[in-house]
Amino acid sequence: MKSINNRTIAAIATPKGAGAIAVVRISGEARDAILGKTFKTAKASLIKPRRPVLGSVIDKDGTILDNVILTTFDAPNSYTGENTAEFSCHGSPYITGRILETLLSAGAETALPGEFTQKAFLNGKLDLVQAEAVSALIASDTEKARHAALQQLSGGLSAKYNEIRQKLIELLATAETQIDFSEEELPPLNKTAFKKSIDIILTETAKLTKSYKGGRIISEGFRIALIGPPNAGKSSIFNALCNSERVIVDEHPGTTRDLIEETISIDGYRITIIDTAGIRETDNRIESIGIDRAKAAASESDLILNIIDATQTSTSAAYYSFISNCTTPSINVCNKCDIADSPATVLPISAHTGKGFDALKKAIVAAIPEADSDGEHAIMTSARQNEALRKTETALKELSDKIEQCGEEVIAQYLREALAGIGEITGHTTDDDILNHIFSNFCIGK
Ligand SMILES: Nc1nc2c(ncn2[C@@H]2O[C@H](COP(=O)(O)OP(=O)(O)OP(=O)(O)O)[C@@H](O)[C@H]2O)c(=O)[nH]1
Ligand SMILES: [Mg+2]
Repeated sequence: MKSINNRTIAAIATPKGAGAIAVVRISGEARDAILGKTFKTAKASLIKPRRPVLGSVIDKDGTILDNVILTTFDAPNSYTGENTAEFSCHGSPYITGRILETLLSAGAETALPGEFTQKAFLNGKLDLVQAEAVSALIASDTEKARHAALQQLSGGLSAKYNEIRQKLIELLATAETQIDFSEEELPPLNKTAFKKSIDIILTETAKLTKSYKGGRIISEGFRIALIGPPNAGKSSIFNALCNSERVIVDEHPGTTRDLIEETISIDGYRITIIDTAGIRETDNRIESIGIDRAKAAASESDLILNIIDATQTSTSAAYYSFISNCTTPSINVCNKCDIADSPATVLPISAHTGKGFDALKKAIVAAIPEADSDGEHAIMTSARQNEALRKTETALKELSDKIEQCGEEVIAQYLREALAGIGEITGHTTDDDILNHIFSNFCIGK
């Protein structure tokens, strides 16, 4: 296969389906040759970079496929850093398909998922952190996710990583100089000062890993399991939270068996709520499987709504023993407060009247870890980046602890490990496999 930068690629950049306008784009060295065969306008001199021009796409037999607006961008001032062109055509999947076909027969190759962005990365238009932000921005479905992705795209997070990387390179250079020169030529390494510098870097990495607590929730969502004894109204609360009759509600206890998930947004946070089977002693095999799943959901979630029933004076021993041993943070909620009083220590709500739901939503938001607690907007939202930064942190922590016993060569080795972690994040030392994996998760045409 040709190297990615030698390929002139084409793809439909807009989603499948009919729309007012669709965009087909190409990028690469062969752009002008391909345009020469496929695009006709009143005067060829009208085609100038960044100037939309009206014309027609013609197939190899000279048949006009559509009237389009063509916008060209010349290297290096384009998204990919190469010569690119975008056809804004009429949004019919048939038309976009024919235009793509024509571009391919004129010499373009089909773009792989994320290949436009991969070219942008290889041409130095974006670093890997920014490239991942493009994907996060496309996937963003809440205000928080959009904001974090845009911050990441504008380079704030990359700047933090690069600062850390730069400091590590300086320390490594100092340690390596010591290795290269003898004791007579150079005074010994000042280990106290060296350790201090490492500890400063560690406070920086700690800020970032701390931001991931909230960042993970922005990217993956905050998971809340609705847990309670049978008939407490879990499914009714679930429906009220997602504003639809999504799950079955019935007066018969033991209605819900499977876990049912729905994603909702509260105050710009993406929240996944999970309806579960009521927890009790049972001889019913299927109900019992449901209860095991409910218990697993409770321990794997970020938060539990512990839902009790205002009309019941006591809780079953099975439920009480489970909930009192569960370590997931919880909000205690008493449902059906429209027909019975609730104990003073729990939040009274009614799935039927909506009473208490504003307070419930406030309590949920208050339980979500804050993402930009340092106020600097450098929020890490990617599991991949978090994992790689942990490698840097582990190496630096070990070095900081053991520095007194370490010779310069061992110190340099630890620093190289730390650098490998951060380089994996920024793309300086990222394996091709990891790169391909990252870009393969993009959509085609981006
Ligand atoms: N009065 C009143 N009844 C409610 C309220 N919430 C639920 N119910 C009733 O309580 C019964 C059980 O409701 P569900 O939502 O199915 O309860 P559940 O906890 O999901 O029950 P299981 O799935 O069987 O564990 C139904 O008859 C509901 O109409 C409420 O706020 N007020
Ligand atoms: Mg239910």
